[in-house]
Amino acid sequence: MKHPLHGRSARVLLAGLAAAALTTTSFGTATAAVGGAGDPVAPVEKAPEATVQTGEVKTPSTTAEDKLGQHDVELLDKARAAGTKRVTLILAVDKGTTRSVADAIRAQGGWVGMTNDKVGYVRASVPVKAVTKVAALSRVDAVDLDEKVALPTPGPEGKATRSAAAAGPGAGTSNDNPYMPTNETGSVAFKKANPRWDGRGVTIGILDSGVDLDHPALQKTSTGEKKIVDWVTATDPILDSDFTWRLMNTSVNATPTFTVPNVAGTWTAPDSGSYRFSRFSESITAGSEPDGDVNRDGDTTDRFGVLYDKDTHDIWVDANQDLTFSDDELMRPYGESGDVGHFGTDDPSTEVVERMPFTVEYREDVSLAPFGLPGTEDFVNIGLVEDAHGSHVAGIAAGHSLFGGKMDGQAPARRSSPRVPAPGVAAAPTRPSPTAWSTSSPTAASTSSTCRSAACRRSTTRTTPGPSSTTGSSTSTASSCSSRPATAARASTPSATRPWPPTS
Ligand SMILES: [Ca+2]
Ligand SMILES: [Ca+2]
Ligand SMILES: [Ca+2]
Ligand SMILES: [Ca+2]
Repeated sequence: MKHPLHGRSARVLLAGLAAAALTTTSFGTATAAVGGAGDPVAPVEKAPEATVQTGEVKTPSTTAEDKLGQHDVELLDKARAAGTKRVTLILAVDKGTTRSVADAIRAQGGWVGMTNDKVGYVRASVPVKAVTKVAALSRVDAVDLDEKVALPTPGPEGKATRSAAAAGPGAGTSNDNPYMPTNETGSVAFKKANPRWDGRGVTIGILDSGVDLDHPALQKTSTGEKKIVDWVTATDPILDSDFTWRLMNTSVNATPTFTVPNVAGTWTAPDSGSYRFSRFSESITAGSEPDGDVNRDGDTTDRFGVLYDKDTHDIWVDANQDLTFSDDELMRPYGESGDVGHFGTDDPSTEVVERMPFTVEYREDVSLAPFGLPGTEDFVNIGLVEDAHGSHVAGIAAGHSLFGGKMDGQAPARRSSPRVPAPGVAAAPTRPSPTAWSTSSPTAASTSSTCRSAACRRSTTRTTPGPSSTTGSSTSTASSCSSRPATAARASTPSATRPWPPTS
């Protein structure tokens, strides 16, 4: 769970992680597919080829240095000099060869986190000493190292010429207004001249901190279709210290009641049978805008049971903490079902919405090698909005009827999704990438970079997943990772009083 945009230092990484987001959804089982024996990979260089086409000479990069590029060679040198053991690589490989490349990476001691054969994408954690060998693999075309890039904080330049502040926007605000620069970009006039060119038929992906699934301006497109069509958490379940991923390795046999070692109480499953169990701790959000309190009840100590059927991938979350899953809706991944759960209950007498929407998602057969354990296991993700930025971006891109009036984003008919949607579907919030996360603040980065092992994670102050999902303890955690005071009302609450646009 992260919160990548505090400190505004993470954006540059997002391009690389977009591919991760895409593979997560469309190829969620790819990790399993590459787990078996693959084609042998000859770790030799392809002979340089010069292809002459219409007078143009193309010389493919063939050396490891070429594939890394000068900048990444420098990053690698720095990692070596710093004594770094492993680095995360994003590799472009020949399409159809991710399986054999993944095997070759594993043979070099690498941990493969994600592959997508369709686009020739591989993400892996690789020992520093093996990076050059991996880059030299004949089917590898290009390699990037994970990197932190500091970006300037955007802000107004020059002197304001307006003498008086404009009134806040509302239902009566025109689509040409001082709050959304759609007039300045020519968008308002263009859409007036071309009424159908308003984003209809287009789906976009928003790789950011999550999009508020309850926000009124993000519910429907201007043509009446569902606006947010998918939600993909792009972080690595193990390597990115994202504890919204829950390791589902605790088996329970429900009759339908069951108990869990080291977990208090008697739980009740929806039906008798075998399930996997874990808990989600709200305290892991302490470093981001939810401020450690996802159910908005004033404390940061709530833990919510998560039940998972490993065969069907059905998921239940005990959002009301009554230790009973039979009163909780069966949930499926948002892109498949549109299912949205909520932590907390709204008090209708207040303008702030005292609850937070969440989605679920699962990732099958994740290698436990980073924990030093054999085999694979499934993870379940609780998808939460980390801060307002993702909704801010989604609103600018595709918001429709903001404040219930005529104010639109750039393309009000546009839907967004980080994956290729089915015909007729639309928009998607995504979580920050793992690495984006780790770059969000110096503290978060150091936590992430030093906590690759389960043992190390247990010793940190963050919520610990550890190989056993039930031994993870939530402590006061990520509060030290926050560089910005969280505002409860800003958390992901579609409130009438919510400022728009939210603070960037
Ligand atoms: Ca709470
Ligand atoms: Ca509580
Ligand atoms: Ca319940
Ligand atoms: Ca309320």
